[in-house]
Amino acid sequence: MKTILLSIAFAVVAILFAGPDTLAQVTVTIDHNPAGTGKFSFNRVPSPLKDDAAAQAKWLLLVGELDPNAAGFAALNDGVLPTNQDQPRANFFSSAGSTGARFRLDLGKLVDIARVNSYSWHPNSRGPQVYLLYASDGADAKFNAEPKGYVDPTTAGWVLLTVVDTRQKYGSMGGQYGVSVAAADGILGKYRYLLFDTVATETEDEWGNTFYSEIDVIERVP
Ligand SMILES: [Ca+2]
Repeated sequence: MKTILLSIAFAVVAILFAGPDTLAQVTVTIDHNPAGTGKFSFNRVPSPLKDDAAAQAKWLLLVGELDPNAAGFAALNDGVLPTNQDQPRANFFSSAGSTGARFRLDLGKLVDIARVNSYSWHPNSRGPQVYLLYASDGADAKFNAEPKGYVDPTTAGWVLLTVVDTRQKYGSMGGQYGVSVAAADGILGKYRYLLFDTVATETEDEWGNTFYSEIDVIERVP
């Protein structure tokens, strides 16, 4: 847990020092419905879409392993949502006891990205979302399309867009979460690749890996 917190703290500091010239001013909107329904309706975060810019995109696992009881990557962009709060076969999650995973999304071309939205649902500690979100256009001379192991993506042609952490200080962690990563000026950037470094919400037992139900990439409307 200590290592996880340290890496998050490092990432936050890295963002603070990135400066406005290198990165859009990123905003993270978090919504939490303690009960939730199969419609994934939130007050501020839009509901998941089926035909977003990630619908045909390709996933690649770089670090960690997928849980055999999960639906795998398909769950993240099939536009299909779980109908109840504890539905392993309708979600993506890392294997039991692991501390998270790193995976890449290839949009197949450069996309003017306005938002990245992520959704999750579970009755307890697998509900909240904790992840680092990186992006790349693939153009940097040092670009590594598959940063594995302990490679820091920011040394390999990726930018750290933000750190998402929807855990609450008090009360139950369970419920349905919607997250929208956007930019103050309306565009996160023009990117082909996104990299998700997910972190287990807790490591006190083996069940800390989030049940991710969908990830949407929203292209900017000109
Ligand atoms: Ca899905």
